[in-house]
Amino acid sequence: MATNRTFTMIKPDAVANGHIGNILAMITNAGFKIVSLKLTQLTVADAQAFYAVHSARPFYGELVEFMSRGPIVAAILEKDNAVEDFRNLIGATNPADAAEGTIRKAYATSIGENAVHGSDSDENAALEGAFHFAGREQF
Ligand code: 3AN
Repeated sequence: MATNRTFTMIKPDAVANGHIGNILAMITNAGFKIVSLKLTQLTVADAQAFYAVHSARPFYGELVEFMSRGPIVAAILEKDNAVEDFRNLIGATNPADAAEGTIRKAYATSIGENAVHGSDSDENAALEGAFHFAGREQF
C-alpha cells in the first residue's frame, strides 16, 4: 500500500453515540479521501489479534471487550502525509490532553473509550487496512 494512506476505526462508543456522520465530516473536511469504508463488528478474536501488540498491557482485556462490544466503522484514508496528519486530527490518546479541534476533544469520553483509532506508522496502516479490506474494496 502507498505511504500516503492510513487506517481508522470509529470505535463502538462513538458509533453508539451517533457520531459517525460528524466524524466522517471532520475527516473529509481535513482533506482525507475515503478509499475504503464499512460498518462492521470485531469478534473478540478479531480484537485480540488487532491489538496483539498491547497484549502485555494492563488494559488489554478491557480494550478487547470494548472494541468488540458493538459496531465500528473501518476506513482507509488517503492524503499526503496521511499517518502523521491523521494522528494530529484525532488528538491525544487521553481526551483530557487532546487539543481543541481534534476528533477526540469533540467526541472521546475517556482514555479507554476514545472514539477513533488512527494507525501509528505506514507499516501498521498497511497491515491494519489489509486486516479489514480485500484489495477489491480499496479504491
Ligand atoms: P492510540 O490509540 O492513541 O494510538 P495506544 O496505541 O497507546 O493509543 O492505545 C491503543 C488503545 O488502547 C487506545 N486507543 C485506547 O482505546 C486504549 N488505551 C490506551 N491506553 C489506555 C489506558 N491507560 N487505559 C485504558 N485503555 C487504554
